[in-house]
Amino acid sequence: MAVELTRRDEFALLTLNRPEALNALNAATIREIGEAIDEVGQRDARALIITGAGDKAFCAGADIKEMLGIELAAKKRKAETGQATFAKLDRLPMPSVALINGYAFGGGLELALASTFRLGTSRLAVALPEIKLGLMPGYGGTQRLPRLVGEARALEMIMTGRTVKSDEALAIGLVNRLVPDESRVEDAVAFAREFTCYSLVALRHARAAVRRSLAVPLEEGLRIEADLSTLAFQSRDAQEGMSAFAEKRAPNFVDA
Ligand code: CO8
Repeated sequence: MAVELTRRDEFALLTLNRPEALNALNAATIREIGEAIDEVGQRDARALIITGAGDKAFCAGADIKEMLGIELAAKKRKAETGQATFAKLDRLPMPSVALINGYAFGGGLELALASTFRLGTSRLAVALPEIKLGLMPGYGGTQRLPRLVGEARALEMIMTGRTVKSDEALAIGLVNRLVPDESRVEDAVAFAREFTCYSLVALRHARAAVRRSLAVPLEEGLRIEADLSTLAFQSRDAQEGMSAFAEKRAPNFVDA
């Protein structure tokens, strides 16, 4: 299997598992990532953590050797399949955390960009190096990277293909935090618990409001926020959270 889906406490853990090719995304890997995301969406996991097998890479991007052998129409289908797969990650009901343990190049960085959060280890090295291959990003990088780090920084990364290391990635907000390599999975679990201790319903509405508002004018974004926050008010968890505050006790959220 090119990916491995396991359970770590209350979380799903997806490990890209082609360490001999630095976890590069061939067709089978993209297909299995999509299947794993579908499975996680139907499970009771409170978040999905994604990482790479081996000690060098999260993911070195699309499989370059495989791309060499296919015709143009198949390449377009491949780009659309990759985009659709990563969009599923973006829309997963529960939040996701990409744990970047080494290289995240090209499609590997684009996978991390489609996750809700990114953590990096000291070995993190991220880039959109497609330009060096005579290509450009095709799995969402030109759309998600500028939304995250701003147009100028994104264009610089896309047009120079330059590698960004851990401290810079943290400084520009490309990763939320850096974690020690040795304890990275435990640290990712602890990070995920900082938000999954709350209602998944409220988390889902808040994520949707932020994601959708980035694509529309402010007035429309505010309308989206008003609608989604009204929906959040209707949940049992909202009643519970406010009652618990008034009664000076810890809330007992049920994700409904
Ligand atoms: N594809 C295929 N094989 C790869 C890839 C890759 N992206 N990256 C590494 N490998 C393989 C190497 O070929 C090598 O295999 P072998 O041992 O059989 O020669 C093995 O993994 C180990 O790699 P290296 O020996 O190169 O390891 P180094 O530590 O020396 O270097 C690097 C690590 C710097 C990460 C280097 O491997 C590298 O530059 N890799 C390519 C990174 C890259 O350019 N990624 C972008 C790919 S394009 C992309 O992602 C576009 C997405 C949109 C696609 C749209 C669809 C049409």
